[in-house]
Amino acid sequence: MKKYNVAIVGTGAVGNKILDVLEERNFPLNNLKLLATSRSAGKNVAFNGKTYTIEETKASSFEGIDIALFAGGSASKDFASYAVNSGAVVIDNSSTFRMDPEVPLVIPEVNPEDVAWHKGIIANPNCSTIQMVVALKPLHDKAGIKRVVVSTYQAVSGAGAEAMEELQAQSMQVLNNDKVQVNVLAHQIAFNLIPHLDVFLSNDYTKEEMKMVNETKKILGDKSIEITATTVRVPVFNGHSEAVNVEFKNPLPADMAKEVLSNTPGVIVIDNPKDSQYPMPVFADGKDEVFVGRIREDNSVDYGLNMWVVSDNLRKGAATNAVQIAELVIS
Ligand code: 3JN
Repeated sequence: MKKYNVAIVGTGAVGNKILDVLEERNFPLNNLKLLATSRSAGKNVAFNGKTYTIEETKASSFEGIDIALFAGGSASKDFASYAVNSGAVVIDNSSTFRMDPEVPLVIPEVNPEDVAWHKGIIANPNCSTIQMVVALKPLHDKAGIKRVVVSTYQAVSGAGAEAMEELQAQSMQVLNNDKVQVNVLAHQIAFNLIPHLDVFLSNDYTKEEMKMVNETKKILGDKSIEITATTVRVPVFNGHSEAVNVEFKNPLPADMAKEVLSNTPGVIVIDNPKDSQYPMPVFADGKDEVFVGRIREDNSVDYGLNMWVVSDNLRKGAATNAVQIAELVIS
């Protein structure tokens, strides 16, 4: 079996998770290069029984690299073109190229065929988009989506390792009656909710909300789907949740939606209200699937459904999806 030279650019929460997923899935690696800013360069990282030293990312870092996994942040803007010019296929976790018509935006369970037309860069969608669209796609195929109204409950891990530390520190501060220190997020997150992810745009939506709208249309290849989103940061360490209301063009009874989702690769239905069984972030943490529950008809409209969608945002929302794309590229 052919083995590949892989570079990971970024060694934060997502970069670390990519290492875990490559190891777990036994990705056919030849050489591995870990690249980051000068701040992290020189640090050692253990992977598959070997020690690797993080190097500072430079224009020349990509010589001989087959696949460059960019783990998010500004490195994509600065270095992706050098990686492509060196002959690497770039799989990019940031929003830099997602809406570029020359760049496929791929969820392997949804639109694997789009990998074929890449010109050097393949974009990984936003974490909140990925888990929602994995659940929407089989229902769209069945009954045609007219409109989606989504509210998210996003874990602090989406804002990075420092935000996770901040939730922990602030929780202690509140419980000890100490002054709460706010350094990473816009406001206190412990025992609070913040309806503000990424920056506000001129339409008063946040950029995170508009990512969900625009990326969903691109991935499903259907500009006619109406979507509106409210994204909220919640005091959960890891695992994003979403309340998704869908209006279809054709009838889709809840029982049929449950059956369709139960037969969808990458989806696990947990929906047994009588026994208090439904997806929750503490359960999804560490897993690769998208969990769907609370599937029920919305009788306030024709052909409406409500559902609750939970997934590990660092895994399926980032690292696992990126590694699955890499597997498609080499297959
Ligand atoms: O906050 C979250 O839960 C997800 C955050 C994603 C994110 C954070 C900063 C910059 C992104 C993203 O993936 O869309 C970006 C970005 O690349 O724009």
